[in-house]
Amino acid sequence: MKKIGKLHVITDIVCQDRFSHEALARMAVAGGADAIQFRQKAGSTRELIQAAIAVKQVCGDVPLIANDRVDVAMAAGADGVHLGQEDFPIERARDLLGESAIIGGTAKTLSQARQCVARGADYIGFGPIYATGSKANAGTVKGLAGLREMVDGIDIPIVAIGGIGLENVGEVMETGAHGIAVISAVCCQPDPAEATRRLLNQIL
Ligand code: TZP
Ligand code: MG
Repeated sequence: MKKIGKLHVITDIVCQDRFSHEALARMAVAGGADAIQFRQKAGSTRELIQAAIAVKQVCGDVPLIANDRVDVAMAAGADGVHLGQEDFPIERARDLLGESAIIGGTAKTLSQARQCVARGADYIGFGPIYATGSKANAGTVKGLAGLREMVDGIDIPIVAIGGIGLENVGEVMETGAHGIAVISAVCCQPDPAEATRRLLNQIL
């Protein structure tokens, strides 16, 4: 049975420059994160692969999901990919990565989510639930009502994203969302391991 994490920590070296992807992943895993997503938009393919391999080495049993890049996921031995609407097609990623891979799809609407499910996604990433400074053009804020609609309408796990932190994770989880994905609530905190721990306490 594929296990979809409840706390996806997305490593980000744009919103902060104190820690590398590897350092962030190490701290998030120490804090109890049950999924790590490697996300880097800039840089050469070679750099991305190198960074993702370093992350994989500190993940231990915690699944590593590569954002956008099926090639980077394969080269780094990652456990899956997270794919947006403009990214590599989910069904092609499945062909390449196999049945055991964890494949997440971003959906902004119920109809996009249904399409992700039909194409073989294992979970849906949905957001932004709240305003976020971590992604340019993140789209309209969906709020708790939007999240509830997604949770009620879709049968696979919904992982909520966007502006989620200690102050609102409780109400997010009350919608029935399977879990959350965060950048700033972990990466931009003074102690990312402790921040992960505290979030996890509110989720499990
Ligand atoms: N996709 C939708 S919102 C977002 C992404 C990658 C950014 C999440 O970052 P934060 O800091 O947890 O709001
Ligand atoms: Mg993407």
